[in-house]
Amino acid sequence: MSEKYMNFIGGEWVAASTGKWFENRNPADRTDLVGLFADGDARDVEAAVAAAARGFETWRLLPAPKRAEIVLRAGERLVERKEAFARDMTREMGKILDETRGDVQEAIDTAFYAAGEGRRMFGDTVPVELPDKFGMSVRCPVGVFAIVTPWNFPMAIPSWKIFPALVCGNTVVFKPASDTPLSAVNFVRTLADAGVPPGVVNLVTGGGRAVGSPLVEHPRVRGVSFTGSTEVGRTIAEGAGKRLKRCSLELGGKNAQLVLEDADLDLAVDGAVWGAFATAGQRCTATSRAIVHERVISTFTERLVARVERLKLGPGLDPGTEMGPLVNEGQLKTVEHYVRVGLDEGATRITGGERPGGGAFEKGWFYEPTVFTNVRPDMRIAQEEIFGPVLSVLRCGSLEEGLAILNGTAYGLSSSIYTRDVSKAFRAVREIEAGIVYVNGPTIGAEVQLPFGGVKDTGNGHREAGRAVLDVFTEWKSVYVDYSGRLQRAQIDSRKEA
Ligand code: UN1
Repeated sequence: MSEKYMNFIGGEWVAASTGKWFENRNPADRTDLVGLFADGDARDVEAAVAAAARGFETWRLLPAPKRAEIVLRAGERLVERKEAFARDMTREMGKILDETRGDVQEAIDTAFYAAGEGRRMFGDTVPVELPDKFGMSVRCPVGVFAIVTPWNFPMAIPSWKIFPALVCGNTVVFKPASDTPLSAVNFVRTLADAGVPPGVVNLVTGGGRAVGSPLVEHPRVRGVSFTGSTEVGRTIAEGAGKRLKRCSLELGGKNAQLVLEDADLDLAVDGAVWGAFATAGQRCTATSRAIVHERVISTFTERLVARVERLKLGPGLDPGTEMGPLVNEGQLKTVEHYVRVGLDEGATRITGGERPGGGAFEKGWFYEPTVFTNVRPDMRIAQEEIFGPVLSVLRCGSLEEGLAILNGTAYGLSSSIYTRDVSKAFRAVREIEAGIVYVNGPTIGAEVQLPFGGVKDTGNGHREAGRAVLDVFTEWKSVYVDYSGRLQRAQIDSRKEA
């Protein structure tokens, strides 16, 4: 019998109302059942939201430094459990151990950073125009938040949302992706062990329709924080808009690395290989386009292909593996579909483009790292998010043309430029339409102390991480204290005295 993992509602681990369980299997080896997880529905959501609403009444009154201490303790426990959680994560979603260790580390960094905000969360104290009167602004919690997260960063992304949400005084109902519920259970257990009171963090696992929809639409949920596809993000935003709910979205990307003729080409190739094939390309920030100056495109492509063909594909738990499997069959089919689309559109597949045959590969959702050349900017493989190990190489004749191609998609999450020319670098930083820009580094690898998010169809104007995330999880309250003992009329009496 494999282990059964339950929902966490009001401080108790409970089975789903349906009495049903869903399977979580290892994408590197389908015969390996990771566990059975509660297959929740709207009734579990109801119970979890009610618990979160009750939890909010006391949690919001606990001083922020105290709330932050609990988050800090959770971070310390993640340090102790890092290796075990990284192994669980590789087993359930496939990316290699180095990367799952990085994922847990990102959650640790977020815990420590967010905990610091418990003693900051600055507002303004400002001069006011009338005598014997005082003005300031304070951050207040919003209420119950729905946290809906993807499988590609099973602990880092929930941590970006849940840690600051808690420090700010909100309570949460967390619905993780069904491909990575074990990392969610590990995360929530850690918070419970760190002393989060009952009802403050609730976990409901299950399908998007059965759990996600009733959760984000629930009238007592005052805010939604979602990372996932642009399509689902639009639907969530519509629902949230109707109820005037706070709604923060991190959606798709079609990130590009621009390589100018003066770039350090080996560095640019290193960046492209890491940016395109880490996490098997399943990152919002993944490099899916390399836009290369025509003077260096053939050298760049040659060196790139040589590197890609040496990448060691295999189970993420095996030492020496550089790229693991895709997360599930659906994702594999999407990648296969886009490779066919690329070929039909007339792009040249220069390496990869197949499922690797034989042996252990038969048991998992493996796909070769793939590079297309002769890609035109208007092709679908240069426009649409693939979320897999597929890199398109495009040609440009100048910085200006490169920037136009780079900006010519619906998305705007991450971008990078490789050049030794500081003027060109800064011009690119100004002109690139994206929330994140790297100079001489790949499009992946954001750190938690700076804002994370994007423009255009990548989001709806919010940011996670850094100080910026406080704007998602707090409401401003402006406070005026009049100690003059008389009626003072702003804008009127101040003029008379002048
Ligand atoms: C994501 O792909 O959704 O910058 C998050 C990075 C990671 C986070 C990626 N730190 O690539």
